Amino acid sequence: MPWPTHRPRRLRDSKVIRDLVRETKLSPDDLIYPIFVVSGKNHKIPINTLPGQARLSPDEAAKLAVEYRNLGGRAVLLFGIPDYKDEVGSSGADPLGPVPLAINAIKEAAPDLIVVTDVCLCEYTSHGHCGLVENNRVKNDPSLAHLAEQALTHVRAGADIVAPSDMMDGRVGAIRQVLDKAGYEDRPIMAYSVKYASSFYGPFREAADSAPSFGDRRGYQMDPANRLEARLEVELDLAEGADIIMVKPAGPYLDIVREVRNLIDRPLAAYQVSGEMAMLKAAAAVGALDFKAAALESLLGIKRAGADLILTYLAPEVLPWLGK
Ligand code: PB1
Repeated sequence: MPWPTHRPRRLRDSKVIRDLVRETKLSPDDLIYPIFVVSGKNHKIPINTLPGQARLSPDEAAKLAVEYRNLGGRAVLLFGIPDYKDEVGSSGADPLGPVPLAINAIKEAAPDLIVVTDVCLCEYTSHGHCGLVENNRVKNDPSLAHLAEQALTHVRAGADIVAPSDMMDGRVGAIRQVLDKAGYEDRPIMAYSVKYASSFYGPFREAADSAPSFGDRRGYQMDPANRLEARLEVELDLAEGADIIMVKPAGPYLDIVREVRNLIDRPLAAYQVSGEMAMLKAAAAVGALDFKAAALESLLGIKRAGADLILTYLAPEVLPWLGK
């Protein structure tokens, strides 16, 4: 029976009724805050392409962690910016590198904050690719041991979860095997399983100084035109031992978030990347958007599409606005 029997507006009539029947809600537990760490002390170097973000030394990362925890934040994701780079990204497995030292400092200052670490070679290699390079080609299998060694270094330093973002085939299984062999069978893997060769990573690459010195990442990250292929990536990573599946980027890929949500009964993460954040900030800066409303709406859309966890640089800004 259509109108006048059915009137959808009855449930939009007041804020309290709308609050009562709202289908999707954002919570502090949904958010993971990516931060960039460097070596040294007293460093808080603003990242121009990521307004509000900075390259933090371990002591400054610990201070930020306490502030973030006090806002109700539950988890951070660490990206390391090393003092040295080489062809195989060995600084990524240096136990005295920025990520292990930041883990120690954060865990000491905010023990109940979950620390996730990004595992990849691009920040640590002189060529800026996510795997080893031979004859200008990114070699898959030789990269796996280096990625697993980096993950083990992070876990030994106290990382709660490791998150391989490299998109090499077989890396989840390789990391799982090395962690289990070393006695860390209890540490989860959050796999960037469905990660696209996106043009929305620009600000990050500048922040992390991780742009490839030649070519691009289309030989290992997914083609933005592909949806069905996401199913294969998810299936393989789950079979290799992934505990959490991630889709990345998020906003331009909500159809993929929904597709993967409908496919799996495991926790699903989605990463609102640097370019997504930069667009929101730039539009708000010229008065084209109300930043608070647009930021919350962008995150709500990612949650509504099916993500349980959202990686976002906006986390500390939006936390005070949740539930209001
Ligand atoms: O916010 C972002 O843009 C994240 C970028 C992402 C980090 N995992 C990758 C960007 C890239 O492909 O260069 C880094 C890959 N390891």
